[in-house]
Amino acid sequence: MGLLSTIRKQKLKDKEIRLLMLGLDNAGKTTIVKQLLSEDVKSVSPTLGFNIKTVDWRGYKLNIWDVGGQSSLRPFWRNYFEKTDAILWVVDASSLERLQDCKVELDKVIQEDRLTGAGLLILVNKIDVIATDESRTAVLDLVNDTLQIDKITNHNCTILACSAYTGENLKEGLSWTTDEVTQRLYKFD
Ligand code: G3D
Ligand code: MG
Repeated sequence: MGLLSTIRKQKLKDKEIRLLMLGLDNAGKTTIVKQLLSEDVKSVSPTLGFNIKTVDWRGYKLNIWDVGGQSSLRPFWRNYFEKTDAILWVVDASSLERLQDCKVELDKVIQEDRLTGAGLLILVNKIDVIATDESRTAVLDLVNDTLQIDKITNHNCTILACSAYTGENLKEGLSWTTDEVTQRLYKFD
């Protein structure tokens, strides 16, 4: 067993998973973490550096690194890549005019060597502002197309519409992520 594999095994034994939450500023990253911790979601302020919060999930400790997404802070994202098990990429469903920017930033992140193999959960947040099922489908299609999710081959990837306000689909997201990480790490047996 190689060194990397040994480290991974130890992490699983400790039941700790490191999640890196990224995306453009204002997408709702910090609010998602607050909802996961059952904190008041209506009191957030812009993240100037980063926050680390631990969410207990089905016996695992999910250490979520919530990093500020303002353009001036994006060059610092790379400082957080090491040892990441999965990326939570948050998209703002109420700000679709920024999708192209979002794609540019996502591309940089998924090409990073240090993130190779990390799972990738795309959370299309603020879906509560989209009223009908038809419009929600249209938003998801647009995100899929603009971010070219079908072309991402170096990460296991899935996309979910969610709301940090209502909590919709956040648990499904944690389930997918935890399953993805644990199944992948156990493959190194
Ligand atoms: P960030 O951490 O990605 O930068 P924040 O984003 O969590 O700071 O949230 C940015 C703004 O989006 C906040 O509004 C927050 O209340 C709002 N927001 C976050 N999640 C949701 C959501 O699921 N639905 C809706 N409708 N709004 C959301 P303010 O007004 O404080 O700027
Ligand atoms: Mg924030």
